[in-house]
Amino acid sequence: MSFNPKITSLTLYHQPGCPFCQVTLGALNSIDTEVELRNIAGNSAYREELVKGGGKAQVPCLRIDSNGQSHWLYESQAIIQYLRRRAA
Ligand SMILES: N[C@@H](CCC(=O)N[C@@H](CS)C(=O)NCC(=O)O)C(=O)O
Repeated sequence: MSFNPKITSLTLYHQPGCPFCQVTLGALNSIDTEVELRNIAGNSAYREELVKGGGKAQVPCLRIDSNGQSHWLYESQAIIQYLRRRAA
C-alpha cells in the first residue's frame, strides 16, 4: 500500500482475548504513530461500524482515513507492516 501524506487518522479495532490483537498492540507500543483504539467487545457501535465499513467483524482491523475516505486493513501482519513502514 502506498503512503498517503493526507492521511488524517488511524483507528485500530480490536478486542480482549484475541491473540492477533495482542501481537498487533504489542507491535504498536514500539511504533511512533498515533492510533485510536476501539474495543469492539466493549462497544457495540464500534462493532457495527467495523462490519458496515470493513465488511466483517474480524479483528484486528486498521481503519485508515484519508481524503474523506476510509480504507479497512485486515490481517495483523499486514497492519504491523503498514504501521512500521509508515513510521519509518
Ligand atoms: N489472520 C488473522 C486472524 C484474525 C482472527 O482470527 N481474529 C479473530 C479473533 S482472535 C476474529 O476476529 N474472529 C471473528 C471473525 O473472523 O469474524 C490475523 O492475523 O489478523
